[in-house]
Amino acid sequence: PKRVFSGVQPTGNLHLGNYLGAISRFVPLQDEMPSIYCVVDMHAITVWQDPAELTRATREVTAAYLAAGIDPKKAIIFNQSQVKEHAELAWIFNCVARMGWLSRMTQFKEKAGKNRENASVGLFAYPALMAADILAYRATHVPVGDDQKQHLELTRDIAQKFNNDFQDRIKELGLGVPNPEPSPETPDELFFPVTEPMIAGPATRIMSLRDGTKKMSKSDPSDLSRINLTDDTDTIARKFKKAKTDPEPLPGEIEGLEARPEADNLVGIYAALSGVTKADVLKEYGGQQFSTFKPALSELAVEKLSPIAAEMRNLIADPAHIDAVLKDGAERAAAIAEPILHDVKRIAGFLECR
Ligand code: AQP
Repeated sequence: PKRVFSGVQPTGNLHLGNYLGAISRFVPLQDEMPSIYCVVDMHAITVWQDPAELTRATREVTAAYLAAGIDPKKAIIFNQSQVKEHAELAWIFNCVARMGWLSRMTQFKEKAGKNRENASVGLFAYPALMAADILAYRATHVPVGDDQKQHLELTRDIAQKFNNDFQDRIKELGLGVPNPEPSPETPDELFFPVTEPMIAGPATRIMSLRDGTKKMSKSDPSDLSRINLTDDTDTIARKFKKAKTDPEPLPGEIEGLEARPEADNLVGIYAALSGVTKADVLKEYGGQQFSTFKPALSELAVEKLSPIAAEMRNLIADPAHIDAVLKDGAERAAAIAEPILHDVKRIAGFLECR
């Protein structure tokens, strides 16, 4: 059975990249398959978070999910730390994943920087927790931005190693399902599915407005580098106006965007916000100057984002409602994850005395 899982960290400024690369794509999926959207607070603490700020940001991400159109009656919305199975499965996966695999993760290298000795163990083990988030629900589809591609490959590696290491035991206990893609290297029955990454569309990697070679990110010290979901009309217009570009007009063809990262980025944002392709945007704006294109882009961004920001403000004013959504979601999530973890523990040979 198909199931979607994805998450966003409550680590401050939610931005247009998080919205276009992830949150906005969650909304239509809730009508296609059972969907679980998590606020991944346990991932957030892999780098220091002020506790009160973490609580605030957890509610803010939840508000963004709801304001963007995720319906808590259809999809499950909850925060990770309320469902203990994430931590339990992460430990088992820490023992499945290899040091070498995790050492190759570019996000760890970037976030740990030069002072690796001082990075938290959690930051290193982050991808094993992410695999646990997904596989605690045996999720098959994971919509994310391009920056998560390597972590999703690791999730597949962990699932495959678990299925291989325990293949006899899985069969013996009758807990496997037939392998949909049999091969000589893989067992004929699997416990964990091999997850499908969903990285598609014109906005898989929104870049900084100040540097077209850097990803738009919550932690960029320059607020001008990103459009925050909560920015007001004037701020959005000012940020696009100041956005770095080159002096050439927009090209008429998509090939003309190669080697022009800033232009490519703004065209991609326009395309994603209006639900068309970059080629369509160039059909309309090819040959025009940025002095024409930028105001059109600002107007479109305001049109799409301001209702979300307004709804987020309403929701945040009622924290009790947000907390109730998260509690209900956590109960529904746990009801799926508990029996899966029960089976994982049997497979591993953990003795349960009840
Ligand atoms: N620039 C981006 N373009 C497209 N998608 C993006 N995502 C993040 N940045 C972009 C996607 O948003 C989802 C949630 O991301 P996250 O909360 O796990 O954090 P992150 O990827 O670490 O995001 P940031 O903003 O870059 O945070 P910092 O600055 O802390 O590293 C994911 O699906 C992600 O792909």
